[in-house]
Amino acid sequence: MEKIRTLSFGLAVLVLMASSCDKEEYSGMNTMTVTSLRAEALPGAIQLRWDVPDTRDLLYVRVDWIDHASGELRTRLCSRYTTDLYVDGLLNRYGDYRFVFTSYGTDGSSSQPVHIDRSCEKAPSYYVETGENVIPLTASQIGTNAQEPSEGPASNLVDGNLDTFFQSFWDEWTYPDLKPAGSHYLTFDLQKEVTAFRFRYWNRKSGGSRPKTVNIYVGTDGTDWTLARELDNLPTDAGSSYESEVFLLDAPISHVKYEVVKGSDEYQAFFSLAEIEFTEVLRELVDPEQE
Ligand SMILES: [Ca+2]
Repeated sequence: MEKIRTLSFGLAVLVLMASSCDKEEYSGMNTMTVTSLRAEALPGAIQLRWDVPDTRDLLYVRVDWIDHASGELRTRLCSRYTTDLYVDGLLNRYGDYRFVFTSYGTDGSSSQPVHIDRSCEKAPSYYVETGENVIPLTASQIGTNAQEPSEGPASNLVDGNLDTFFQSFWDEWTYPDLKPAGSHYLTFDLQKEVTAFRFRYWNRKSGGSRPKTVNIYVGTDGTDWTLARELDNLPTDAGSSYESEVFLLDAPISHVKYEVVKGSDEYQAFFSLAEIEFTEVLRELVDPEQE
């Protein structure tokens, strides 16, 4: 019996949905029928709202619509206390979606379905990642305001050896004139324009101070910088590594500045790094409204 009821309900919904040119609401309302159907068109989505009758007979409202992309029936069950439903994953190019509302009572009865038709606004375009390229780096592409003269040249950052490291300035006793002002930083000339990238670095295996709080700046000329992200609580165990999330940029950049605000030794400005690597992330803009 229940199967027959479900089948006949499905038929009713399908018949209702098939008559998509007919925007008249069904008139056979009863005390459980929802009223004042509203459908606000949003980008790739529709916000549905309705009023529920003030009756304890109503148990829940079933909302059905056809997902035009797959051709499948979608269903949401809304309690008697719910008066809105946000439906996303829709496309403007499919035209009107028909949302069919059927009320169910505490005694198992159902109301005559009512419906509202609405098309959404165009869904926004989005990027998908299509690949990635490690950006080759040599010592000539690396700059710093704080090279320690006695050890750890910047070339050690890109020699593929986790046992060698860059060391920022610490020996002010021997080289008082070389002491940098402010935070110690590294700069990287990627020698190519990128709109999305990530980086990974490996900490020194022993000794020194490892970066804990870092500011990442981006730029196009190695002179003017824009703060892109503040990284905190970075791994400071000896030999540990860190891989950033992808930096998504509004405009192409070619330079990155890695500024250590605080190290694992909070009383020292210097830091060490064993190796660093930048990766360009390739993206493609997808317009879901284009078939
Ligand atoms: Ca190294």
